[in-house]
Parts: sequence; structure tokens; C-alpha cells
Amino acid sequence: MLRFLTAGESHGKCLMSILEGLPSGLGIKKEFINNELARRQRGYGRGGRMKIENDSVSILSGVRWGKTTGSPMSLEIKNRDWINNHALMSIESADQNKSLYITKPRPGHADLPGMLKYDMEDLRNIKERASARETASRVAVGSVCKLFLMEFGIKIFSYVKEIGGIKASITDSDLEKNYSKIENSPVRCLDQVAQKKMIDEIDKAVKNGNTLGGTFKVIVKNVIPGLGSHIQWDKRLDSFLSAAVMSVPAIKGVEIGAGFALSGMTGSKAQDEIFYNPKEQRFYRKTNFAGGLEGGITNGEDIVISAVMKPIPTLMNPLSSIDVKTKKTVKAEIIRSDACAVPACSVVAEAMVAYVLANAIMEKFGGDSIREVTVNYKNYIKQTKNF
Ligand code: EPS
Repeated sequence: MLRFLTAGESHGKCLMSILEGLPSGLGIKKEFINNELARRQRGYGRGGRMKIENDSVSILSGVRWGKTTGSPMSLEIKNRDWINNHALMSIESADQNKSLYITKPRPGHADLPGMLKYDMEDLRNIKERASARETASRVAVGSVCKLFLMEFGIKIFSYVKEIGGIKASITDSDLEKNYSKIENSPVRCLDQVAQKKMIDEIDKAVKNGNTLGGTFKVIVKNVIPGLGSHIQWDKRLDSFLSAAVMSVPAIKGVEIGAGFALSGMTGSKAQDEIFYNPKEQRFYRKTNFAGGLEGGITNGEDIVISAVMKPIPTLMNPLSSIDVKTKKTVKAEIIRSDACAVPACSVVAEAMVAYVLANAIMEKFGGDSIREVTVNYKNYIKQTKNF
């Protein structure tokens, strides 16, 4: 079993993560992790923070001479902005300064429920951890999981479908061929007309002190059939994938395959008929409404997940709130943030999906070294071909 934890505040010294359960012998390339971190930092509509940070990972344990040792990996990402905030973020009680408290919670953020739950008068204690800055750690962990998945030919892609009501018209065919264009798009969108409109919409939101959300899709290719299981509720892989994507800040909905559109289809239209390719000795489908999952088990088709990110709740033109100190109606705190982070969010979702799939592979094939896992994996592939 894999597991990971993250620690760190948005403006603390650093972000930390520990990833445990990877087999030994997996090649780790720091440049790959850093490239994934850079992908997360990009996107039109990001705020001032991304000009300060240049995220890069330090691997503090679990890797020796370029390969995992099987012991927990710890990954550190420094917060460059800590230097501007170290007094505010001090761990010393002598540095406490009540005049620096911020007390006007932003509707939609973790501020108010977090203050009530943790009995905090200063919402900084909540916002520092609730900040989407934490997702840099997840991308670091997810990129290690991606390296693991690559050993089995599994690749993860993502793109933006909609921002602020502007829908892109794109199909998933030729995704790999077109991927460099998606990667180079400031909104991770292949549809040039929609891209221009999305950018205009983001500009408009910035001008009005507003924010925008949107939807994105994560697609996983070269997945084998048989990950996850129907036999128990807590073994269904689609539930883990949904939970992992839902755990990304600001996500309010997740769909697998055709998702909510299935409600309007008849049973005969909504399923993916089964075919067999004797040359490749494998079953396949011509459609993928199921998004690669049937009964909580991968069926060998691409895993397709869509999600909606709500507009970021930190507004430069803030909504009404209550000052928790005075109980008077006020405008919510104005705190530096992003106007739109949907493109970044899709990269974070990729990382979460990578983690869940790496875990599913480890669960099915076990093993303490990459050699052992690979042998088990190959035997299973042989078994499915001789089925
Ligand atoms: C983010 C860092 C944050 C925000 C944003 C994402 O930095 P700062 O708070 O210093 O501006 O830009 O966070 C949020 C959208 C949020 O709701 O907290 C990052 O690294 O992705």
C-alpha cells in the first residue's frame, strides 16, 4: 500500500511530503518532478505569488544514486515567499501580535468553519493550510507516482474543457498528438477560439475583482483491465479516483466517463459494447461512456475523469461577511490570490489520479522491488492474453 502525507503552510518555510510504499529500484529524476511543479505554476489568471515562487524539489530521503530504496521518500519544496512572512509565521510565542489578526472570513473559503472548528480567532491559522499552495506537495508526490506508472506504460493527460462558461469544442481523439499544443496553451485548451474567449473572460474577471472556475478532464492511457474490485464498497477504484480528485481544493463535482450525461441516455446507448481483437489478444470497446471503469474495475479502456472547479472564493471585490471579533457586517478580507486556476487544478488532479493508480498497481501486483512488481505485472498480462 502506498500512502502519503503533506505538511506545511502557504507562507511557512517550506512544504513537506512523505511518500511511503514504493518499491525499491524505481528511477527518480528530479528534473521530471520539477517540470511537473512548473506545469502546476502555469496558467493564465494566476496571481502575484507565482511570480515569486519557482518551485523545485529537494529529495531528503528514500532515494540513493538515482533509485528508490524502498524506504519513505521525503520531498521538500521551499516557499520563497516565507522570507516576506517569517515574522507573521513565527513559531515563537513571543512573536504573537494580536493587531495582525485577520478576522473577516471569506465566504466559500475554509476560513469560518475552520475558525469555529479549531477555535482560532485569527483566520491566518486556517487559510495558511487551506491554501491551494499545498497542492505543490501533491504534484511532487504525484510526479513520483507518474514515474512508477511509466514503468507499466501508463500515461496521464489533462486539458481544460470550460472556463467561466466558455466551452471548448474538442474531442479526445489525437490527444497524444496534440498534447504539446495543450501544454503550451495558457489555459490548457486546444480550441484556439475558445482559448481567446477564456482569456478575455479572465481579463474581465480581473478587472472586476472577480474570479472564474471551470471544468477539466483527466485521461489515463494504457491502463490494464483488472485494477480495483467490485467485491467490496471500499475496493471500487472509481470511488477512490473520485475522492482523490474531489480532495483538490475548490473541486465541487467529479464525473467518470459520460458522467451526468448518462442520465439522459437509454440503457442500450449508455453501455460500451464488447469486441475482441484476436491479433492483440484483447477485448476492446468502440465507445467509452464508462470512462474505463465497470463495477469499480478498470476494463482496459482509457480512464476518463472530469471535474468542476468552483471560482476561487478570494475576491478583490469582496462579498459581505461578518467580522468574527465585532460581529458586525463587513466586507470579507482581501487577500492576494488567483483570478483563475483551472489549468493548474487539472495538473493537480493528474497527480492525485497518479497516486491512486500507483496504489492500485501496488495492491494488485505487490512486491518490494520494481523487479518483483514488474514480473508479477507481466505474468498477469500473459494470463489475460491466454484468457
Ligand atoms: C497558490 C498560492 C497562493 C494563491 C493560491 C494558489 O499564494 P498566495 O496566497 O501567497 O497568493 O496564489 O491560493 C488559492 C487560490 C487559495 O485559495 O488559497 C499556489 O501555490 O497554487
